[in-house]
Amino acid sequence: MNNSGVDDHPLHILVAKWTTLFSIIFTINSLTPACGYTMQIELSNSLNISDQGISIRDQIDGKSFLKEHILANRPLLLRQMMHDWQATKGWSFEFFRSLQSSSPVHLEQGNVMQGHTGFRKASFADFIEQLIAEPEQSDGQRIANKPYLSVFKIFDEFPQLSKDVDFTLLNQFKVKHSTVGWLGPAGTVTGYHIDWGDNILAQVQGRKCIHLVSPDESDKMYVSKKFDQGTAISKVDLENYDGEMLFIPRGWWHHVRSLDKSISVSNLAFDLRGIVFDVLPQRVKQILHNVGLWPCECTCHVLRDGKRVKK
Ligand SMILES: O=C(O)CCC(=O)C(=O)O
Repeated sequence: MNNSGVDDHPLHILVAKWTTLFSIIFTINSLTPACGYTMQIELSNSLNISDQGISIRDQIDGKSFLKEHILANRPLLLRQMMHDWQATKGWSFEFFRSLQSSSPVHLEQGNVMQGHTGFRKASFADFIEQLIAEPEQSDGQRIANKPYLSVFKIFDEFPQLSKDVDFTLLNQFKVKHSTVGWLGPAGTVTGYHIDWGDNILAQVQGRKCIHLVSPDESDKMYVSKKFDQGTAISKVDLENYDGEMLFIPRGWWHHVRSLDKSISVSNLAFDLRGIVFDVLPQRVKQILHNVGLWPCECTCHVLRDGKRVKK
């Protein structure tokens, strides 16, 4: 994972210093330090951390959510808060086919976090056809190299669908949010990573198995230098449910595996402090990286015929 010479690049050192400065400020603010690295660990490596459990509720009001989960940085599984969403009632792979979009999309191949960065281009329509033909459930492969429409800007592509979901529970306390879709076959894996914002992952169709690790355990997570955004083992198992949503507070490592063909929507939300200390430094890093001034291994570029090609 080490790109020789990259760590000594002056800009790398400068940004690393900046990140350290922000980390110190974070610590002063009693937040988890910002490092922006994914980790190198496979789920089968059992970490010797006790299972701390997770709160599970049917519903929650905004005030309790703010106090007991956002401010307390504690995850929460919500079982009945998306029952009346139009997404839960109406979205399916056939529904997405009926939208007749042939826009190009980028598909992740395999676990790009801990594995090789691989992606390919397809048309949305062709991908949906391919998904409809897929078996409903996982064939038991641990890490399938199946194409995954991950971090899909679903409401840029289908603005009319934004009213089908409702993340007010989180967004009412934030100044910025970003909502993305995750459409894929059974067996996709999004390896352990953390997000620099509070996240709600809503399972619209199919099942996913999610493992969470608290930020307190970050020193046991073998942080990788691979570039991407974003840890007791509290095991959250969504195996037998869909129509549920999981609150993943900022800084909690998560590993997600789809057990069925699956449609999810996640909503990442930031407060002002997050914009200044998380989003902006990450943007600067991304710009430097895109123009080649931070040429480390990443989840967004591949080498094709010796050329660095962006997703
Ligand atoms: O559903 C997935 O595969 C990954 C979701 C995720 O990591 C996120 O919302 O941050």
